[in-house]
This record gives sequence, C-alpha cells and structure tokens, in this order.
Amino acid sequence: MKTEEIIQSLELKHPGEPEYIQAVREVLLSIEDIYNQHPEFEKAKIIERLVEPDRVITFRVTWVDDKGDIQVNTGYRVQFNNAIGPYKGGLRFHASVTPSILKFLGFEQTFKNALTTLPMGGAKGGSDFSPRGKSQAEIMRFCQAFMLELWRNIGPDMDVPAGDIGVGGREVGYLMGMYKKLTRECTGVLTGKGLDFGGSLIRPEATGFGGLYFVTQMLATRGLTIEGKTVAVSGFGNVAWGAVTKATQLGAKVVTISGPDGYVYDPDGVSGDKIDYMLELRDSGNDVVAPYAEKYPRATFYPGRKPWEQKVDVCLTCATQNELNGNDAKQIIDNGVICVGEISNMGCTPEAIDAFIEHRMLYAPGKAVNAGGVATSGLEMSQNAGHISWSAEEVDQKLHYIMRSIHEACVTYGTEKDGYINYVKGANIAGFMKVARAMLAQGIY
Ligand code: 2IT
Repeated sequence: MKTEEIIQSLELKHPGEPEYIQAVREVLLSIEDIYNQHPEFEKAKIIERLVEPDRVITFRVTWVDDKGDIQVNTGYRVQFNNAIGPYKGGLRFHASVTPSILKFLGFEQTFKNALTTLPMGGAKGGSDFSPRGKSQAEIMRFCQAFMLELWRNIGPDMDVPAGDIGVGGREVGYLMGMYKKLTRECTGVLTGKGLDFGGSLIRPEATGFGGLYFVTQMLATRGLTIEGKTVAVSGFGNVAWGAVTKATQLGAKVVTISGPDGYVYDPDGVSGDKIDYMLELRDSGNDVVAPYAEKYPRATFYPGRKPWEQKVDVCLTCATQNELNGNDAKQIIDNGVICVGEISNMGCTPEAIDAFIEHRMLYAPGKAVNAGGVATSGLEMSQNAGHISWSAEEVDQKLHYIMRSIHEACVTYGTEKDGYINYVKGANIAGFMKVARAMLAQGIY
C-alpha cells in the first residue's frame, strides 16, 4: 500500500478537509503492514473503497426562531460504510460542523462499530446549528425541520442515527416525534431515546461507563487499579458526566471538568451533588463551566486554560476532537501521568499520540475507549427489534463484556515486540480486518 500516495490523492480531491485526512492517515499508517500481507485486499482495492464514504447527503434546514425570523442551516448525513450492518452513528449539532468533521467521525465510527462485536456499519450526521442560547421551542422546531428532510434517508435496518455533541435525549425525542408523524411507523430508527418510548437503560451513562471499564483494563495490564487515583476530565456534557460518575463510583477522585471558557479544579473531587450540577450547567445552554467555582468556592476556575496542566494520575478527554495537543502531551509526560484515555472522538492530535507512544505510556484512542456508547445503542436496537426491554444489570453486563472484548482485540493486534500495547495499532487493525473481510465476502458493488 502506498499510504502517502493515497493521502495525497485524497487531499487533492477533498481540499480543506484536515480532520478527515488526519483520521484516514492514522488508520492507514497503522494497517500498512498487515495490508501488505494480504494481496487480496490490494486486488479488491479495499483501501480506496474504504476511505470514501458510500454517500454524503446534504440538505437545507429552514426554521423560524422565537422572534419570527427565518433561519437557514445546513444538514448532513454521511453514510460511510455498511459492510457489517446498517449505518449507525450520532448526529452533531454545533457551529463547528463541516463535511470534514462529519467525514472524520463517520470514518472512525466504521472501525469503532466493528470493534463493538455488534453488526453495525458507520455513519455520522448533523448540522452547523448551534444550540447555544436557543430556547426549548427553537430547538424543537429545528429538530423537526431537520427530520423533515432526513427521514427519507434513514430506517431501522438502513441507517440509525443517535446523539453526539449538542444532541441528547431531548433532541432525540423531538426527532423521533417528527419521524413517527412522517412515516406512521414506530420503530427503533433512532437510539438514545427516552426510557418511556423504547430507550435503553444505561444508554445515557454508557459512553463514560464504558470508557472507565476500558481504562480499568488498561491499568490492569500494569498491575494497577483506578481506586485512589486522581483524574483530570475535560468537558461537562453527557460523556464527561458518565465518566465522572463511574470514576467516582470506582474510588477515583476527579479533580477537573472543562468548557469552552476554561476549566475548574476542585481539590475535593467532583462527586455527589456536584455531578448532578454538571448536567444543570449543560442544560443552562450557556456552554460555560465558570459558575461551578461560584457555587463551590473551594474550586478554582482557570479561564482559557486546559485541565491537562494539572498533576494527576489519569487524563480523560471527554470534550471534542484535537483537544489535547503536542504541548499538552509534553506537560502530561512531565507530570508523570500514568494513563491517557480518549473518551472524545480523536481527542488527541497526532503529535500528542506520537509522544505518548514514544514514552511507552498507557494511551488508547477514542474508537476503542468510547465505543461503549454506540455499543449500548446497538443493544437498544436489539431491544427495539425484539419489542422488549432489558434490566440495567443486563445491559451493564453486556457493556462490560463488550469493553473487555475490545480491550482483548487491542492486545491481540497491538502488542509490540517489547511487550508495549499500542492501542492505536490494535484498535485500527482489529476494526479494519473485520470491515475488510466483510467487504471482500460481498464482492464488488
Ligand atoms: O461517537 C459516537 O460513537 C456517538 N456519538 C454515539 C453514536 C451512536 O450511534 O450511539
């Protein structure tokens, strides 16, 4: 495989899409060796077929704000690859959404979903709509307008969207209501639904919980446990909430959360009612964490800074892509951090990843660490298809099993000659092999 040639031709064809190219380059570099051992992959042009989405659907979303003014946004659904199952992946509503961001997310989702052990293909979608400062009624009208166009392109056995940044239970509810109205069908076409209408127990917690189950396994490879460790978490949304909840339950002390305005350091740990307060902050719609330090005066707010400067044992990215860069990685290494887990998608830049791997640190990428979220969405699909509902214990047990399987796959494919577990390589190869085999088996189409 000629990785750089493939990248160059992609860059020419899709100029100005750096996140997409970044995600593709990382995977291609990881799988180069194994790909070259399989001439049948090269012959079937697996890579050339895999790096392009099956299709990208773009549509205009028009809605009326509370002042009566007309607003126009752009909506997208990137159906990346359905070799192993129906397209599956979240919707992101954020001002930063571009085709590049959604293509990187859809590409990553394809491998992540392959790792979950469940039959799900990869997709992503969303809009440049910013929920910041919007009223509940505006959010509802936007979701309805978005679904008015999206519904023709999705289906419970075809493409099953869910939440991501800016899309939580409330938005999924509004989207589901409009989908039902349009199709007159009541199916599991979206996941992350409310518990009263087909949602799964544990789904809201699953990304963060799964992340902690994975990090626990990583620590165990070095004979360590999470109990008593200090943890820096970024973000303050659904993923951060699940991670803080589970870390605290397991006896760790989470000392930071962050927002676009900076981060707060809480020497007593973010625990008890402070964890619920995180969600209150998020639901306020202001997108800031500073008020935490006003409500809990022992905490300090550091405007415009990132939590990675704190001396802790474990760092967990729970906010967004490229939120931890090469400089942050240097600081983390200098601080003697034991483990870095990406719970956000592509949370670390390539420079940061290289530094961690060079230092033989415990580091694992989002497509392995955060796969518990989409895996539990897969469990929601199973329950919906069977018209049943599992107990929290049953879902949590399955989530445990899935995260253990992903960790084992990373160890199998990622262990290097010196015994170091390269989780990037492990996750990319394990995910790739499954998708590539499925594509080969189904011929050229
Ligand atoms: O990045 C992700 O895996 C998600 N946003 C969850 C996707 C899903 O379908 O539950």
